[in-house]
Amino acid sequence: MTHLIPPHGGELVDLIVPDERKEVLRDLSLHIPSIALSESQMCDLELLMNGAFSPLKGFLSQTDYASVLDRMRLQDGTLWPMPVCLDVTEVEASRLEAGQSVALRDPEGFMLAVMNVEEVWPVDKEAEAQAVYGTTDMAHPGVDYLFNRTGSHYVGGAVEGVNMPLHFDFKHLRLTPLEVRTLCAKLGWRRMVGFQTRNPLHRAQFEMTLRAMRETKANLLLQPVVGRTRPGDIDYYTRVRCYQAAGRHYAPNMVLLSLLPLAMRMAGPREALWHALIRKNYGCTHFIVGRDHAGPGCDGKGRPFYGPYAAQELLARHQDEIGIRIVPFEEMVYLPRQDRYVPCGDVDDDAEAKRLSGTELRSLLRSGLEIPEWFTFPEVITELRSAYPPRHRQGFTVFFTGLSGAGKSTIARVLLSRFLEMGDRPVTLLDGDIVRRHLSSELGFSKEDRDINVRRIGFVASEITKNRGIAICAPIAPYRLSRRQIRQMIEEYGGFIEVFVATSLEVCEKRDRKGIYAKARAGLIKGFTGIDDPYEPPENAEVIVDTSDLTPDEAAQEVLLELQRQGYIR
Ligand code: PPS
Repeated sequence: MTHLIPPHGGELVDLIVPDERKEVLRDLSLHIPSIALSESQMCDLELLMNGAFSPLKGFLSQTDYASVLDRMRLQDGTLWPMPVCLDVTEVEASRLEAGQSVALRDPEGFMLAVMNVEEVWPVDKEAEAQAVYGTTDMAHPGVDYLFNRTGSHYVGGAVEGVNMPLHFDFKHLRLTPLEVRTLCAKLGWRRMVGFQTRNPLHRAQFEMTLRAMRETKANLLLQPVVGRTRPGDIDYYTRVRCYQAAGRHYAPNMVLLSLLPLAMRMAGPREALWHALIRKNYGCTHFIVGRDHAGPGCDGKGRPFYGPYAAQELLARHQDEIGIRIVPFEEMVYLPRQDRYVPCGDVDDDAEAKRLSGTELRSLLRSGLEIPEWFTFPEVITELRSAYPPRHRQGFTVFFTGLSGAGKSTIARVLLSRFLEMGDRPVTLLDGDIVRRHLSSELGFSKEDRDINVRRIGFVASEITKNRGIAICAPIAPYRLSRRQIRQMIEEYGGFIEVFVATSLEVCEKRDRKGIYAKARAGLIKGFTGIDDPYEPPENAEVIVDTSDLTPDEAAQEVLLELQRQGYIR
């Protein structure tokens, strides 16, 4: 392996300790505090333990952290642009002190490592956001994560690895830096160009990687991120199937596909430099940096956080020091008349060039629209389509809300029959009464209990929607906030159609089929919605019906028309 590029800092770190030491640590772990790691922290720990973060041997100390923020270097001068810190809550921090050991565990309690705590300090999130991201704007996903998900304190210290985090998916594609280096040597690859991606591989990226290989006379390490990426990205299971499908377009033995469990920070230039160092540890001699590498999107005013080529400029300044060569690329665009992709700088007439951003692709997928053939490979379209079917094959939830006796359950039953008649998707009716009997029998009607009840309905409906069924929910759901939370949860997987049954209190009370309003007026039932408990009407319901002047069939018809307008039924 002598001809391969040396790892950053000269030596590939391996934090997994010998078996005898593991035994000692397992015994020790019975007597020391534990920290249950988040998904992102597990990513950081895995890459620390397997040497992808060489030369780091643990989570940064406070002086290294300050130095990284200030000058992108560890205190010994080694280039390192990204803080890799273990964050904890204030309560956890108060239980830890320097000199102590702490067991790092996965969410199931499986011990991964022991950390020797060197320091615990409160995080100055403003300062970190400014230094790493150049902004404190919450529209930046890295800033949002720092302020809203990261604990208030950091713990620094060396790590002794006991077990790698468990992965059950795509095991054969999860290679450590040592495994990649060993394979590379075995294959006789002398040069390897790394390609980092959080998107499926389309024709533009394919062309870019081919050009990079030609320019550098190197093989390709196709290394997609399967840890935390940008919110809204295509899930990695789908992406990996796409890489496998698109990978068949390369000549044999040209490419190595290896998944990187990295928690991305979306920090643009700093992040690009970090990606290059990581790839150097995997043995890459070259690294592709395209337009807007690790870009976080736009700020609150619609302006990009970083210049499109800022990452390339930063890397160009440091590449001699790092030793890995960067392969910069402009945006690749499609020329229909020549049926090929070229860098946008090579195009005479920009009006002729076609491009489709990742955001535009995701919006086409979510709305079930056609993906243009020039954009990607047919196999990739098939994979994406099976993960993102057109709307008429996606799941959805019809969520009725309104006062007791407004007519929610009756309209819901009419709709249930219509969907069963159509017969193209499984349907579940989660009526208020049914839910209260089967899911929420212990709950009453306090605000807290109603919120729990409505959240449970939302959870079940989101599972049904995710699995492409139809959920019809018909609780009172009097609070706007809990309805909004459910909407967010369900819209991740399919449609959410809120139907406000706006029948007035007067009419509901006059009907009083269950005699329940009379009881509420008589004070026999306390906290009854509309009488002595609030109902917050929806502000943005997709459908509003009032059963004082509509029959249940007519009201159901309005819902069906809206579903048809949105494409969920045909
Ligand atoms: S909530 O607020 O969404 O959790 O309510 P929900 O689960 O839909 O339950 C509403 C049915 O329970 C009966 N009921 C009450 N409703 C409102 N307030 C109080 N205090 C109350 N106590 C009992 C009521 O008959 C509702 O039935 P529907 O089917 O809506 O007429």
